[in-house]
Amino acid sequence: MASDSLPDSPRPRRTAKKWWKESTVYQVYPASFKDSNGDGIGDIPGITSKLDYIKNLGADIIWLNPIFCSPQIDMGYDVSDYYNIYRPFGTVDDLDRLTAGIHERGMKLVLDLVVNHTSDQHRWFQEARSSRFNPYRDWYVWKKPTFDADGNRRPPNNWKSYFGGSVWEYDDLTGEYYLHLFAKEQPDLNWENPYVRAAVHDIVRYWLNKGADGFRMDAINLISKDQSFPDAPVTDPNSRWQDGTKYFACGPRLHEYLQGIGKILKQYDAFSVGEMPEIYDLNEILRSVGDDRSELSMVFHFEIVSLDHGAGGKFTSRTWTLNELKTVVSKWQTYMHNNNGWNALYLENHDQPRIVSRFGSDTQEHLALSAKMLATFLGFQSGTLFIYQGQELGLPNVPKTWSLDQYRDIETLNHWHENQKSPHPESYLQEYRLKSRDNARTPMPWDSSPNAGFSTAHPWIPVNDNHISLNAATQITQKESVYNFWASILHLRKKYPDVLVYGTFELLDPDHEHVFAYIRRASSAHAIVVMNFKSNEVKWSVPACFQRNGHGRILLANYTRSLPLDSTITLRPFESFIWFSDSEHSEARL
Ligand code: TEU
Ligand code: CA
Repeated sequence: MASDSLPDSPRPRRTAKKWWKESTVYQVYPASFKDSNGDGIGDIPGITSKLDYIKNLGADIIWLNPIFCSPQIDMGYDVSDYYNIYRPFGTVDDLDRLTAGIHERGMKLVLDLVVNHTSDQHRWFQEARSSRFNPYRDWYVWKKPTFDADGNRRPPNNWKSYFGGSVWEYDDLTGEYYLHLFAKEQPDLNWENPYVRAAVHDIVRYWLNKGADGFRMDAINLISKDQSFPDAPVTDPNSRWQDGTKYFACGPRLHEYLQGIGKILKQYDAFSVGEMPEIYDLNEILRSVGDDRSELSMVFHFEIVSLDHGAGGKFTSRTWTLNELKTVVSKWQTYMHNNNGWNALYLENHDQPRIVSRFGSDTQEHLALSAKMLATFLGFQSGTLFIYQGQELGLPNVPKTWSLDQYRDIETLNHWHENQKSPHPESYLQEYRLKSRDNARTPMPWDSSPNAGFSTAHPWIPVNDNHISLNAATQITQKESVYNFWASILHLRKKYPDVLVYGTFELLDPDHEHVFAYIRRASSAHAIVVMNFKSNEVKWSVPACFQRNGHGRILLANYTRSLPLDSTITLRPFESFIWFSDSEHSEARL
């Protein structure tokens, strides 16, 4: 039941205005965006050919997933040369042309900095593994084996890798193990070593001087580890390997290392967003993003995208509730506002499934409606907004008919190999369909032609066959399309930044099980944003201020909704709208 009056307005925001706070970031996954030379792999000239599409959506910053030389064990998150481009993506000249095209359109370029680890094919690691006495040995983390009572060799501890198995790989040549939190082809850099830090600082300066405007920093809160590398407590009695994140997430020297990079970024007024898995401590985040900290501009936390992760990890099921989502969003919105921090707003990226399939509905009847509802939910919060390629079209997950041989992602395939002998392997197939990273990595659907206009060749990963109806060409011209709905959101954020970017956030109706409603407020105006997260109609009591104030207007809705509102309204399946009122008209007290 909504209260007649609204909660007291929190303290006005003191945060400094910055270009990157008012910006919307469009994330491009180069391998799947646009193939310009008919080899079935997306590339940099292909991105350049689509800059107007991104500009017309209203995006201000383009973030490219990794483009540097890589054997592609983990789709470029295994870098073998930080100064050259993965050849199938193009050349440094191609990147210069893309950078110029981005800047000519008044947009900015953000590169993906992967420096928790390198590829095992990087020169540094090739040197390090050649001998215990090589000068690069200490650029990585090497430990001697342990032995059990029977004299069997054992890894230095029991930490589990994100991609299955132990985080330690034995190297026969030198008789030691090296650390890899991810794949064995992704050895962790030893950030304790000042030469490693200096080498990373050189990479950052180089690409900033080449025209990059900032970085997304991969798994950046994992770079400082507890140097005693202790065994993790046993939380999974059925496994040899245990969750060691308490010993390597947000480690003892993290902020020292982040300030080392932040100092350089500050010289260029550069943008930075840190990807921080395993972080739930708000104070820890604030130490990374506080206006006065000179570390990062903002971070990606994982609290929303892990709501449906079960006790057995990502590929086990969990039923999340709308109230859990309300708690997480309200916590982050309020805390950052009250403590001069800043949020990165996202629901999709290259690691996450498509949000309409995850939190909405991808049925024919409700796909567009729920995509718009989720766009409204995210788009009018406070923070920098991130849209992942295809999210602006409301793309769903891969077809439920996909068989395992159509998946490409190391995380999914390793998990399957590790769990094939489990009692119900088919339950994992269902989880892959719901959460595999490949769900967001199928080629961008540009039109209804073969291969969706992505390539003239057979793409490296199958095109989603729904591209016949779900594609950019169709949606750009359709006024009511998801693409144009997102364009409206980006336009409204630019038109009303004081309230929609910098304004306060207050949750309305916290206990309502189907409706998520929140208020955004600034001295100049206020807005109420309402979403029905369910596929059925639901009654909703309208706060009195809606009714008293005849000057409010609906800025954007996914159904036709006329004013004034009655005291109780029926919200239709996945209905959403934003009601807006300039202050000179609004009630003295909301
Ligand atoms: O992901 C870091 C991370 O936490 C992963 O566990 C990720 O959250 C998980 O794969 C989600 O299912 C970053 C990159 O975004 C990811 O693509 C890379 O695979 C990983 O680092 C290693 O570089
Ligand atoms: Ca290509």
